[in-house]
Amino acid sequence: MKYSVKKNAKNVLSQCGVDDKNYLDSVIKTASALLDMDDVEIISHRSPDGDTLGSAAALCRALRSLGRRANVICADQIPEKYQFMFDGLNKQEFDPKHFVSVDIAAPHLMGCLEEKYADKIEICIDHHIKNSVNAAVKFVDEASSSVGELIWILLKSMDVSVDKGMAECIFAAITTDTGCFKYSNVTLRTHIIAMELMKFGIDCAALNFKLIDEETKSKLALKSMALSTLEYYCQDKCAIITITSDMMKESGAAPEDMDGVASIPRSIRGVQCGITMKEDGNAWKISIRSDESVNAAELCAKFGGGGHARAAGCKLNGSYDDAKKSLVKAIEDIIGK
Ligand SMILES: [Mn+2]
Repeated sequence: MKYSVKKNAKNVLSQCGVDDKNYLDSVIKTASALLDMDDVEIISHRSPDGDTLGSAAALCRALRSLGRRANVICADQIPEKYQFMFDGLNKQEFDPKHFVSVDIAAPHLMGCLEEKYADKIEICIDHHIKNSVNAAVKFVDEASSSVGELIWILLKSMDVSVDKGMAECIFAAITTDTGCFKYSNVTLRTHIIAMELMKFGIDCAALNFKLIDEETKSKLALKSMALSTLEYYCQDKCAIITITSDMMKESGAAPEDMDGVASIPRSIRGVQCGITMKEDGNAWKISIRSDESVNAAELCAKFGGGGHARAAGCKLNGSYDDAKKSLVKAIEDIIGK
């Protein structure tokens, strides 16, 4: 182990208020493994969000700043609002030798890259409660708001000279996964790291507007169609909205226009469990947002899915009515009819 990695890791963790020997060991191990790598492919999850892309882009910039070759790869196209993360980060030509996954809870979340990469991941950096990625080095911290926080800790431990571009990417990762610092996953550490990032002169207001507030016309059209499907169950404690493939077509919405839509039903006063049902071929993709009375991750696990306690997802096959019936039944079992 490199002495400086240990020293740097201790410093950044103490600054972040983390006092845990096992955590320190985990950071040292991961940072050292990253420093030992060259020709690295960093893998983001399918239907990429700001956390997986911001974390991957920041790590890629960091490795390149250390003279390593690195690329970010993703099964799906990068939405327009995240493209700034890749400014000046053109694809490098090399034969990849090492593979790192970021924000990927399970191999199938690599999408079409799963077959090629699932057995090759050496370092897995994540913050999901159940992580089933097979990797020699796993740095999984479910208490972290985002992988972005973990990337900050790793970069400081690796003695990377963080620049404005990296800081923007990490801030983007954190603000996306915390809904602009307002979800219950925000901790003191989240704000300490955000404070450090602001020292690089990043424009937080502009980033937050672009990543959180700004909506396309097609997204607004989609939201209006989705709202017209709103239904209540469990004495109005559960609300469901539905998005069909026809609505996606009619509104002209892109997949990323779904961002944030899943939080609409839960935002209604009195609703403890908000559900979004999205048609996906012959199945229904379910997103659940909940308050403390419903553990969304456990609920989704009953249907083969997973996620976080307040935000999780799963997929149900079969008809719309059957899918809705089994969901409502499962929720009634928790919060009552
Ligand atoms: Mn994440």
